[in-house]
Amino acid sequence: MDPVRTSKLLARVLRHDPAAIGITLDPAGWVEVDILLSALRAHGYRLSATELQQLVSASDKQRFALDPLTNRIRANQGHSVEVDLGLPPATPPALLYHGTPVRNLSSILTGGLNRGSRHDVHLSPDVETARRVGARRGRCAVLVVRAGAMHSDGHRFSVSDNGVWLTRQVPARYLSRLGEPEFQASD
Ligand code: HQG
Repeated sequence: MDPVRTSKLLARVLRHDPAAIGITLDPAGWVEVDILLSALRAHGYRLSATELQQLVSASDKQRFALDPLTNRIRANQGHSVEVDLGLPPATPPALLYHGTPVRNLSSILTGGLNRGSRHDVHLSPDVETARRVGARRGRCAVLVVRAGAMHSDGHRFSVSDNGVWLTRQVPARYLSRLGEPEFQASD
């Protein structure tokens, strides 16, 4: 089992395209592990329940959750299919962060952060995490989100089980670019 390939496959079927292997998710995004594993097998992908458990617990970003009581699995966040994760509203810290490729900056600083095909905009609790997210697609910039002010102004936030902050959109007035290191003149 290749853990990266398997994780990508699981992310695809549990977030975006369950029909690709003929499964359906319940309204909260769960599917029975046995159903998932046999659907994968039917599509030529052998994965044991133990391998699945190991992959879920070793996942660097804790992308998936297993419910041992009901023997079900779901993705913790990142869906584009319609699900209600049932996350309660949460009070964010004063500042959150969002990493994005530099090429998106001017559009975001004008039009705000949009959720695109996902349910929510994803925000990180620290700069390092945001930088990693943005760097997936090339040279990255980090935006500072005045989340506390947004919350006071009535914007709803929640936090996924793996620590990703979620909100529907971020208007541009709450955003600024994290300062670049200052140029040191060497005269
Ligand atoms: C950008 C990964 C132009 C936004 C990560 C981002 C995350 C705009 C891209 C999770 C824009 C959407 C999500 C605007 C937003 N103009 N560009 N107005 N508004 N964008 O992948 O946050 O590995 O849907 O900045 O770690 O990059 O999959 O969102 O660059 O947690 O588990 O549009 O995916 O997790 O891209 O990443 P995405 P994201 P996993």
